[in-house]
Amino acid sequence: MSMFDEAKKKYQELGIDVEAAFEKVSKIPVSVHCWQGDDVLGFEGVESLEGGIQTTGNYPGRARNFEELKADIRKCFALMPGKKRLNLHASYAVLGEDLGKIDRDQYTFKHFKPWVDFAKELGLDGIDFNPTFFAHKKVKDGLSLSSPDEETRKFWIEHGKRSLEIATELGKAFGKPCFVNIWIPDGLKDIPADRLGPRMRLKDSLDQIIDHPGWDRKHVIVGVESKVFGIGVESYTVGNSEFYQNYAAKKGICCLMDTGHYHPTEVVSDKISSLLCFYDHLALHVSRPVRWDSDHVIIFEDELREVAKEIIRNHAEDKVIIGLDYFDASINRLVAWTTGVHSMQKSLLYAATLPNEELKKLQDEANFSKLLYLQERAKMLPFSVIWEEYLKRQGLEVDYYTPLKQYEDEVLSKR
Ligand code: RNT
Ligand code: ZN
Repeated sequence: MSMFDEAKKKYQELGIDVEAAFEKVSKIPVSVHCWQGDDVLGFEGVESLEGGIQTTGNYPGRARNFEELKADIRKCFALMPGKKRLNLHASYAVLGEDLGKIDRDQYTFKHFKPWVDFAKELGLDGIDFNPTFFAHKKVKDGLSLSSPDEETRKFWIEHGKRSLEIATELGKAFGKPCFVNIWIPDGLKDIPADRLGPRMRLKDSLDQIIDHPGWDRKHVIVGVESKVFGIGVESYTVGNSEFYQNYAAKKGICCLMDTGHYHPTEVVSDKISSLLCFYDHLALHVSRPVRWDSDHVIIFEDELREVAKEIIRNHAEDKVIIGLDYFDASINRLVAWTTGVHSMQKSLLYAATLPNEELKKLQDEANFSKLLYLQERAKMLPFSVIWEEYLKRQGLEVDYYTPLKQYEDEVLSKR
């Protein structure tokens, strides 16, 4: 009997169907962010980030343009299991001769068509989109959609509208909705004198964007991403959790929860089910905060497994839009990318190979002794064998490091 057959038997003893789990997990799309490849810099010529997000590290080999980023994506996506989508920021517009001539309030689908061709070449499931409200000279005094300066605010509202128009085309191009995430960096470093004003302006700006007739709800799902604080904006974040949850509910759009955007003892895994009670969709930015919103590469750890469990055992695979959001510039960026995707997939498969129904039943019967026993026993199932088989069936191996190191030596080190 092969190792896998033996392992499968052990799972069967607990009533777990490994084959069904493979099937289920391989169909769950994970939206992989393009910005791990170039430290979130994009193609518009910016040299550093601002607005509370930061990459740290200076590992050589960063992708400097569309061609290099595509080459890196091609390389590491081929080593990632599962169904993938590509998540783009507006700052990754392929501007060609429009570079320096037009600004974000004028971008159109044309500037993203090359990405569509590329995603189709890779056989991806679709493209998701993010307006980029940061790293730009028009962010005035740290504010975009909440700015008291009407010209500034207008510019960013127009950018939001263009983004929804572009997303409509992206959705059409793949025959599946494009998820658009709105995150703004707006906040204040020190104690505000007016907390309401910026929030009322943000509400009005969002209304203007969402009520814009030039986009199609059939092809686009819109989400709003809250945050508790950022470096440099420690005292006040305009778009906090309460603001966006209420806004999304009123407006019939969805919330995006970034796992790094809450107080350090709060966990997103506990919030998912609450939102599932009220929303058709909810979106995630899966990240790993280390003491703050540091956006470390996600790993196979307790909280990530807990997030995956909430998706799988609540049968919410079609409701939870999984996007990744981490960026590490201190290590090989492709190893970072690939490790994160493997971790997400691993967690989903792990969650799908637990005796979920039995565990739920024990909770409802208040049989907490057996629940504790079974939860602990399940931890010792031979998951590594199951994971290797999952990879094997997709033509992959556990060692993605060797090919990426070779790529580093042959390609990245020459940049
Ligand atoms: C920042 C937010 C936001 C960004 C990306 C690049 O704190 O998490 O989602 O990380 O849009
Ligand atoms: Zn995020």
